Amino acid sequence: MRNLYKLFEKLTGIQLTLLVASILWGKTVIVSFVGFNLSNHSIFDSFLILTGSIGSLLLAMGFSFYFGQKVNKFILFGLLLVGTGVLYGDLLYYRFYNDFVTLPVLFQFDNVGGLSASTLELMSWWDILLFVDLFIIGSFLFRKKSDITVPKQRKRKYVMVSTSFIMITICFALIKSVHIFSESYDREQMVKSIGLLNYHLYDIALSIKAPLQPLIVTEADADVLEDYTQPKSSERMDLFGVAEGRNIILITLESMQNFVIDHKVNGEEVTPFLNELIKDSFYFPQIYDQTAQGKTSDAELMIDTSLYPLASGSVFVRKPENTFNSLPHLLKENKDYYSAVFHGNDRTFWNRDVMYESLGYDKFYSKEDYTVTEATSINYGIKDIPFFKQSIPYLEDLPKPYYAKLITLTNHFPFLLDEEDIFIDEADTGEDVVNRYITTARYLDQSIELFFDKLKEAGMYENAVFVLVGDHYGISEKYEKGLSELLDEEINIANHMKQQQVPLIIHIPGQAGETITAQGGIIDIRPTLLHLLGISADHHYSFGHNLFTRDRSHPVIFRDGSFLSEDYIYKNNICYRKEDGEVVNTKNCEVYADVARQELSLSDHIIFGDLLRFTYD
Ligand code: GP9
Ligand code: MN
Repeated sequence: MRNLYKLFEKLTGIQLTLLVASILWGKTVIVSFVGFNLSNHSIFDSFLILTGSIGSLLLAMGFSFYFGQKVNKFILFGLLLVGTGVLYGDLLYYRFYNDFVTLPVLFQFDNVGGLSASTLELMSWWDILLFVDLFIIGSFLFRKKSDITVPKQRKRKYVMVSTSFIMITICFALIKSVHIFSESYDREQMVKSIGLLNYHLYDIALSIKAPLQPLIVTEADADVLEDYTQPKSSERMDLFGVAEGRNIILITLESMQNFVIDHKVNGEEVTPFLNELIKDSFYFPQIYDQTAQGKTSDAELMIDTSLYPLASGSVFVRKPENTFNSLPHLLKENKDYYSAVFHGNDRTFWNRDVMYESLGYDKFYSKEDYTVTEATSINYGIKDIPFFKQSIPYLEDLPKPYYAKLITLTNHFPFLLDEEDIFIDEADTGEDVVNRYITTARYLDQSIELFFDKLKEAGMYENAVFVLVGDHYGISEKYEKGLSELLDEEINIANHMKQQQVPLIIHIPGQAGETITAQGGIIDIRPTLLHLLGISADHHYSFGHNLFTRDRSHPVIFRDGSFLSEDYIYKNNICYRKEDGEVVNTKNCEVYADVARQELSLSDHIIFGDLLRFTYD
């Protein structure tokens, strides 16, 4: 150690800065390769991961001497500390979400389920290694006595070299993909191509630009929307209007994935009620979770507006004052519906109080409208059984016809239940999270059964149309091993995609059941429902398709630019054959990739530019 210190003592100002920059570079590279599961990289990818951060790291570290004659030890150490902190934050976030932190997500951190309750679970003893250098460098740095002046000329050279590195990085990234910057929603591609630090800087720049966009666009920008209407279809006109005039009861099933349907654990059905219900319902087994960082709020956005969520952050938090051509508005204009939303959490969670106004809800029943005691709540708020029970009298009082959206809560990570609410044994995989998920999924199933019973008792069942939909995945990729054990399936891309399916059930009392195998997403719910209600879906600026008539060649698009077509899976810029998960030539996916690019950018344009305000007189 003493010899090491002697060497350290000899370092000049520039050498010292370079040393600290390379330590942070080393840590960034290790975290990128080991911590982030940046799938299947080629030699060129590895080269980009290795080199991408160098320029900006150097430039950033230079702030320790740009404004003085010598290196400011506090600034240098501070940069190392902050850099390490950011790296560790990224790592923890990635471990749970398999995604990278964005600036908007930091502003909605109170709403990011999962992390707060279980940050400890995401940490590992090995993580200490990420901080060891801080003690060594810290103790050396503040003892260092030798001269660390940086002459002016050297500063200039230093800046030139750093910026050249940045330029080269940008060129390489563009060689990798010309769409890299317009597809910034593909964060994995960004991080792989320009490095973690540059990714963060670009993300910050985008977040600053976003609020300015509504000021730049004009009415003419909205003209493009006119072209974007869904093709008319004459198919399945037998179903057009079969639910006309009925009260709509839409239930979002928190974290419910489709694999639980008809699945048995220890010989027992996980969701016996839903399994029965689907026999007399339209059941859509191939509906995919298309949410991003906004989780439940993204699902709600798609249900109500049929727009794509944002790539970073939630529209509920970032653009809640926009004009939306939403389901409550459409229902009111076309059939004079009253709209209410029910959720047993704080009004402000996901900024719902503000967003629901814009979406046109007449009433929001939130935590303050429910009796929430220690006995009736767990995790995020009121348990689903008391939630449904207490919602009945409110529903009874609603003006008819109504659209009621009920948002369940109990089946939420980390899937906790009180003893008296456990109606099925836990599963027996190596992942506790997966094992507990079975019990909370069953609790949700039971709560819905009870709700249906109560509605029947109160005479509110017959004249309703029910839409039940899983809002997004519950078991994240981190716990995929446990899930594959539960389902006795190997981990591969085809199974991974299948696990992104969420159940969608549309139940119309008196209507015969049918399983609709069309591939689709949550974004397709609105046009499907409107079809059943007898409301034509033209000119609704909707990205969704009626699932009864959905063109099979249209891909199901995910927010990171990946998609699923009838025959292919496209993920992380790799094209796979859907059938067996074999990698195939990217050309097979190109035509769909263009559609995905076009739809995502138009949807973003609508949201960031608040373009729908021009469609109202
Ligand atoms: C909280 C509930 C759960 O109110 O909507 O949120 P999530 O973490 O799933 O987005
Ligand atoms: Mn949710």
